Amino acid sequence: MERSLVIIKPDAVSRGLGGAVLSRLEGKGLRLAALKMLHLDKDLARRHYAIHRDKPFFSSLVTYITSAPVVVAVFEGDGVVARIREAAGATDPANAGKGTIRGDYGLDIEKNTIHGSDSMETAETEIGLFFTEDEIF
Ligand code: 3AN
Repeated sequence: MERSLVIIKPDAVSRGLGGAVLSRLEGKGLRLAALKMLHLDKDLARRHYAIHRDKPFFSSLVTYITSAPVVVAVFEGDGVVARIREAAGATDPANAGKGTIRGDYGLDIEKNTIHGSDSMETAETEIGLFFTEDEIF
């Protein structure tokens, strides 16, 4: 069964939008398979965003994602990676459509409310950073 990691980012959790984001994904028929809240340390943040380590925004991104607690989840379902990215909308909320999570809740290209895995392979690597198999139901 296809899985995706979701991170509900500090901007959303601190504004009380954690439940709303989970609800939108569940409302699309995706099954919540694992859930936890944690405050990322810089080491875990750097590993999660390792693909961006040479980008100019990397240091700012690590500072942001470690600034306050996040909610991390695993969702499961046919086509879940693409369906979550569609529900999330474009990376920059200014370009994300109305009715998408980032379009409705995102603040800017960094504080953009939600992370969803970009492929099935990336999802398995990302899920392994946050969950053991016995935490996934
Ligand atoms: P997505 O999350 O839509 O797949 P990526 O993988 O290109 O986007 O970027 C990962 C994260 O890095 C984004 N969610 C966003 O928080 C941040 N980011 C991407 N591009 C920029 C940028 N130009 N300036 C600041 N932060 C960015």
